[in-house]
Amino acid sequence: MDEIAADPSHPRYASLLMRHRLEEAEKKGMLAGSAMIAHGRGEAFDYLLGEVTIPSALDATRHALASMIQGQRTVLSVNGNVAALASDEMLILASALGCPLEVNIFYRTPERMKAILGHISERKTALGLDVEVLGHAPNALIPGLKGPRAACHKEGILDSDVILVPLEDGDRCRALMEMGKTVIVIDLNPRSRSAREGTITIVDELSRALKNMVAMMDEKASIVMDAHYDNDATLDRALEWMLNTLKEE
Ligand code: PTJ
Repeated sequence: MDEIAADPSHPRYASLLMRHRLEEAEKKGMLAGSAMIAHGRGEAFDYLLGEVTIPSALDATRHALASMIQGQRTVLSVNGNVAALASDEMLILASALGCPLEVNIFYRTPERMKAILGHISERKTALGLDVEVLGHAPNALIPGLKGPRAACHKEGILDSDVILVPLEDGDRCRALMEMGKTVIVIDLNPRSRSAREGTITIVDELSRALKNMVAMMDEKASIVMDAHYDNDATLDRALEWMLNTLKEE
């Protein structure tokens, strides 16, 4: 699946691998027209992080994971970019948490839904995991969102109490917050609307953040919520890190 020309010792291997995954997903018809633009914006912010998980992101990741473990109806939301970049990690995390994945996309077409669900199903079989995957038969609407992007499953996103929404648009994030959910955002841009409006924001690259969560699940008992968690402070710490990177250049 992941055959690329670059050697794993290449300093930009992780970044090249993500680009390759997007190219493959594009060929399968999984991506929105603006998917590459969204990824490019993410890459620019990741450059400022130094392409590493910074301490404030690791703290937010731990707190977010504790919230997902404690959730009564935790759901992981998957869009085109997320399916392209990290289907395996999302499936492994869902399996470890015992919660469903729901494919929920902004630029919704039947063709894209079919391509994304097909890809996830292939990866689920390859990994041999028993994970409930929703999105195929929406029977509810997210209040406050117009058009096909509002479609969701009642037993999934609609009735969830804790929801992971990586690389999400600001409108959906706000609509989910207004429903009273704990909304966990993964976004490299600490100034995006989703980053600022979510309950817990992990300013990290998607696949790195998910790998950290999966690794933390090995010590699940020690993952507890941070009673003093402050999302604005988390975002400020990420911005400070980026400004320091720029000053040092
Ligand atoms: O598949 P769809 O139709 O749901 O569309 C998906 C995209 C991502 C195209 C859509 O949601 C969109 O346009 O998103 P935005 O508004 O561009 O926001 C995406 C955010 O994710 C931006 O703030 C990027 O900085 C950030 N981002 C991009 N790639 C990554 C990322 N954050 C973490 N990891 C990444 N790999």
